[in-house]
Amino acid sequence: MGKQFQLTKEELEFFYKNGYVGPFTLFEPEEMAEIWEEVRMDLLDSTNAPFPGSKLNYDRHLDMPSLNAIISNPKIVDKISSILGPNVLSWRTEWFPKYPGDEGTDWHQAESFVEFEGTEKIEPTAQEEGVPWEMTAWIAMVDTDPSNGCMKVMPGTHRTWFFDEKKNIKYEPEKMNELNTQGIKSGFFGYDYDELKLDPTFVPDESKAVDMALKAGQFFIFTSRCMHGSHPNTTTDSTRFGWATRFVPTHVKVYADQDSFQHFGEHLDLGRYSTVLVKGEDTYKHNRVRMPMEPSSIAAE
Ligand SMILES: O=C(O)CCC(=O)C(=O)O
Ligand SMILES: [Fe+2]
Repeated sequence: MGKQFQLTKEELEFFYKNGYVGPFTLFEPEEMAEIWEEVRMDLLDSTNAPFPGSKLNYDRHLDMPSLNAIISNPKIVDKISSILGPNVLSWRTEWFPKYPGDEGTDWHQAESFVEFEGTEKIEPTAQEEGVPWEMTAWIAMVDTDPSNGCMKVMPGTHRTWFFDEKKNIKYEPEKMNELNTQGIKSGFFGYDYDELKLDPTFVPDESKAVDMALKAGQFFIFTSRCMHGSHPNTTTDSTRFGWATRFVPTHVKVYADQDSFQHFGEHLDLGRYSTVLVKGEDTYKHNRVRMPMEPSSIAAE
């Protein structure tokens, strides 16, 4: 039981070889459009959000039942669990809008989520060699393609570090939307990911990149160690909305000994924060853990 949507043997093999797998369908486009219209409105009221008033809108699954239902949806969780094991926590969700004219997201890799101005947000305590201990499901709320900034991945790069994600660098929002050395609008939402390159002369081979053009309601899953980024939005009228939902096994400590963190120039207090146990049980007791919202509270919304 509880394995209905797990990865097939072929999908698992593909994942371990490439560091990502998908796309998969969570909702049909019409259903996604309906949910998205409602979610978009609900996002505007952050009174009960974990980080009220923050423009980052992290972790809105903690106050929005419609999003809580997505992070605990077996179509996502069973696939994530095929890699992370039977006991899984949702630890972070993040919005990634790309408006017409916005820069692409620089190629990057992560695992501990130091995020340029802090300490590790997640730390494993029972890691197994070669098995990822963090996974993301990136969900397209609208149709995405290379013209409006779809995601791209570099297959097989999850086994080699090309960047030092633990380095702290300055937040420089004024540099957003600048051209990179290849003449493409690219950056990292106000950080310069190039500064994290282990070899400063390293230039990712774009010819090996795979575009993740997703229809509204589709998602793909990846370990953040797999180099990923996105195209710039070169359209004049199509905003790309993506939602990244991040998971860890229960042995991982989340925000250990931290009561706040800094990111994108904001100071976020963890007073209202909690992980959500989306599958299995938590015998480690490392983290503040909540159960997913009851479907009845979702239906009542
Ligand atoms: O949506 C994007 O452009 C970047 C997303 C990303 O880097 C992530 O989900 O880890
Ligand atoms: Fe990322």
